[in-house]
Amino acid sequence: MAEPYVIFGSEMSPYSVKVRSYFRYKGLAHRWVPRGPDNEAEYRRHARLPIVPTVVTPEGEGLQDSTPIIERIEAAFPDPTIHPPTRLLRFLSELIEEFGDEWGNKLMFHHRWFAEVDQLASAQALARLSAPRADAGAVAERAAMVRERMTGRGHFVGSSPANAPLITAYYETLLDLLEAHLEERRYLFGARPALADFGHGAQLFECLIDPTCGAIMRGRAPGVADWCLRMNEPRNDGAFETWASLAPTLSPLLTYIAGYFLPWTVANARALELGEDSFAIDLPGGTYVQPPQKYHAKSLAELRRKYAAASDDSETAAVLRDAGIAAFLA
Ligand SMILES: N[C@@H](CCC(=O)N[C@@H](CS)C(=O)NCC(=O)O)C(=O)O
Repeated sequence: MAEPYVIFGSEMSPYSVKVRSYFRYKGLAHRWVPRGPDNEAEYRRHARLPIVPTVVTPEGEGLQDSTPIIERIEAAFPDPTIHPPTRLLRFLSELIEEFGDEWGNKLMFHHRWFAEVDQLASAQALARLSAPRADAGAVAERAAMVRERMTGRGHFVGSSPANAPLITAYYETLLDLLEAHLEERRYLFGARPALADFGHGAQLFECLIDPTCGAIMRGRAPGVADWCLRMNEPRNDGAFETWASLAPTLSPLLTYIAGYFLPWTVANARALELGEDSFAIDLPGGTYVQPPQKYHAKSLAELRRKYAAASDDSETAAVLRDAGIAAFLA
C-alpha cells in the first residue's frame, strides 16, 4: 500500500488544524504527527522552515504554508471541490480565508498570550502535546519555557495593554456577525465547506479551546462554536448557496473586512515600504498602534493578484465596490 500523506502539526496550531480538516474532508489518507522531540529528526528531513504544518507527500516531498498546500492538493484532487461555483463567491471565499489567516490569527494570538489564565493554560497544553511522555516536572519546565517564548511574541501581532480592549471588541463584533450568518446554515457558503471555512474556522476553533476567547464565544455565539467543532470533521451535506441567499448576513461580514482588516493590512504594507518601526491606524473603537508584520504584505499582494483576476466579472466588481473592498485592492 502507498505511504499516506504525513501532516506534522499541533492541536494548538490553527494552520495545522486547518490542513488536517481539509485532508479529512477530502477523504485523503494521512498520518497526523504531533510535532515534538520524539519525531524531530523525521520532521527536519522535510521542513525548510521550522513551522507547522509541514506536509510530506507520498513521494516524500515536504510542503509548507497552509494556503499553497491546500491549493496544491485541491488541484490534484478536485472532488468534492472547496470552491463555490461563481467567480464572486470563489473570490469571497478566498478573501475570507486570507482574512481568517491574518486577522483571525491576531485576535486568537493576542488573547492566547495576554491574560495570565490564558498564558498558563496554553503553555501547559503546548508542553503536554509536544512531549506526551514527559513527567510532571519536565512538563512544568517546558511550559515555563513556552510561556516565556510565546508571551514575548505578542507585540508581533499588536498585542499590548493599550490595544487589548480594542482587540477584544474586534473579536466580539466578528462573533456577532458570524453568529447571525451561521444561524441558518452549516458552513459559510451553504451546506458544504469552502476554502473560507477551513481558514477562518481553524482560527476560531483555537479561540474556542482557549479560556478567555472560548468563554466569550460559548456565551455570545454558540452557533459559531458549533461551526468550529463541525469544521473538525467537515461534511458535504448539500449545495453551495447563491449570492442572493447569502448576501443578507454575508454583506455585513464584508463590511467588517473593509472596516477593520483591509485598512489595517494596507497601513501595515505602507509602514513596511517606508521602513517605519510602528504604525497607527484609526479603526472603529479608537486608534490602533502596532509594529508592521512582514508576512502580511505578502498576503496582501496575493489578495490583490486574486482581485485583479476576479474583478473583470461585473457581479464581483459591483459587490466588492459596494462593500468598500475594491478601494483597498484595486
Ligand atoms: N503561513 C503559515 C503559518 C504557519 C505558522 O505560523 N505556524 C506556527 C504555528 S501556528 C509555527 O509553526 N510557528 C513556529 C513556532 O511556534 O516555533 C501557514 O499558513 O501554514
